[in-house]
Amino acid sequence: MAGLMAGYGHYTHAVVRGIPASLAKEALRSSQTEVDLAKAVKEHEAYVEVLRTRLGLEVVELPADESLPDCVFVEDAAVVCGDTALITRPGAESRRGETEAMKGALKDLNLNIVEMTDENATLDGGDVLFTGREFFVGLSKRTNQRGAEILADAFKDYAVSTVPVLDGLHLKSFCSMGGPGLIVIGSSEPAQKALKVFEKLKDHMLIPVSNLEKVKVDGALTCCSVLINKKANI
Ligand code: CIR
Repeated sequence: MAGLMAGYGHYTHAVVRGIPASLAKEALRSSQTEVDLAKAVKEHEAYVEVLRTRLGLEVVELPADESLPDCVFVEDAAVVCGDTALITRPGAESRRGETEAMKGALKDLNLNIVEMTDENATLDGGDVLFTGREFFVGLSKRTNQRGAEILADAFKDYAVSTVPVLDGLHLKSFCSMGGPGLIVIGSSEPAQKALKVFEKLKDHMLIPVSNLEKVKVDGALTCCSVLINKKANI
């Protein structure tokens, strides 16, 4: 098995995107809870501010696009590992247009762009968990086997395993990386459980960020930024 990727968990840049007004009524969602748009915008601004000032990342902010109600969830449009960016083919047709602006931003950051053009492939970044040693790709409503194969081809240095996602939207709807070598997996009380694990990691800070509105349209925190480590590319 490959060792832990150099610089794993360290980032210099984040790509984010604004919230279009169309999110409130038109974003894809599994429940019908009403979204407070103003609150969602405020929460998102606070989130971006944490990336910029608390985490010290250089933030590239893409403008919202009203014709793309889910465009704030940038994680689904690209998978970045080292100096390679895989531009995905999102599973939901209404989200396919989101990749264009993301591709431009990642090109401007001088990453090597690989595009998923195969019409039989679908993949959302929310289904991709990178541990620093290997990839796990959730096979879900949004991501299929062909998508996972193309990801494996794009990141040949790493093993890729698929995981069936039987419930929920994405693989990372119920798990995420808690730190190098630590996968945090939710249960019936996912947030509380994750919190307990994080509290054990002495070197990690806890920065509370509210996400009450975007979660109503199935958006989690990781889905609102694409993180990049440019130092690893020099
Ligand atoms: C969707 O259903 O596609 C959006 N409303 C939410 C996407 C969230 N993406 C993510 O967690 N990676």
